[in-house]
Amino acid sequence: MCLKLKRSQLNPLFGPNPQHLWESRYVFNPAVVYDGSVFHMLYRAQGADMVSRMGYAVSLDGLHFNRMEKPVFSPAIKEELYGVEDPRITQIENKYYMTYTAYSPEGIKIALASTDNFISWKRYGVILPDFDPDKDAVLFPERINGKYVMLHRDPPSIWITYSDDLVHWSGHKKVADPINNHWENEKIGAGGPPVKTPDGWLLVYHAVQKHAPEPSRLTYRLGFMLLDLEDPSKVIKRTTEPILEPKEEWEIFGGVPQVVFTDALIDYKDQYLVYYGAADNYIALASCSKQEVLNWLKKS
Ligand code: BMA
Repeated sequence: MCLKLKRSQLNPLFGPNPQHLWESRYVFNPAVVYDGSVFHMLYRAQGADMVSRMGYAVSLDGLHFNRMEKPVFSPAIKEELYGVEDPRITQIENKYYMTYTAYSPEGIKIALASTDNFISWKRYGVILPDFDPDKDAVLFPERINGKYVMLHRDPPSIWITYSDDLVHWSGHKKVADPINNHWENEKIGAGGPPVKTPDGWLLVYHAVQKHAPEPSRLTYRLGFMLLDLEDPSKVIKRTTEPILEPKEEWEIFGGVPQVVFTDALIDYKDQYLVYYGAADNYIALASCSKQEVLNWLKKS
């Protein structure tokens, strides 16, 4: 048996809100943190103008979310002119850091902001200026060997980079490439911030298949990798089959069809929760038990 995520019966958790111009068309790719009592969700939203902004929603059970009326993070600097996309949130030393894609005529680049309350933000601007296009940046929740560590996607692969201050990064090294199989032949990218387990850093990632003979058709699926605790540039294990792939109608049809895309892996009780965007149109949840991940790790 291969490892598969189970969808929540409440899926999709929510969709666009026609009452709000800024999120009237698409909501997707949420970042989520659980602070021990409240789930905080930042999600990407597009409305009438198709500019990506971020909405904020909270929940006590991780299933029913209350959203705010106005976006909490909108383009504000020239590097964000076309939108702020695909947030990932990591708590480091009592602060929440958000990595996101800043999209503008200057390129598609990784930017950083921090917050204590998800409403007021401090911007650090573009932090990997030399990489364009770059996406899918996730910060590890603690320093490793004294350094902050981040994964990002210099196409088509996942790369790692290191920093003393979260703003200046160096020591770029490739972590994992696409694989020429049926589901990850085109490109791969890190999903939510890695979760520490006794066996290694558990990373959820997305993998993109380019179809032949229709190369413009892409399918996005999810997989897991386990990275070495001391040297997370080393992949210890990687799923050979997808753990989630588009199957439901609202994952197959939408703003961009055939997409499941995640920005959040949450360690919650005896489960791992994976929040994801479906067809760039909806927000959904899938999960697996920690025991299932352990069984997968033990399997040779
Ligand atoms: C990627 C990102 C994601 C999106 C995905 C599928 O490049 O832009 O935001 O979900 O494409 O359209």
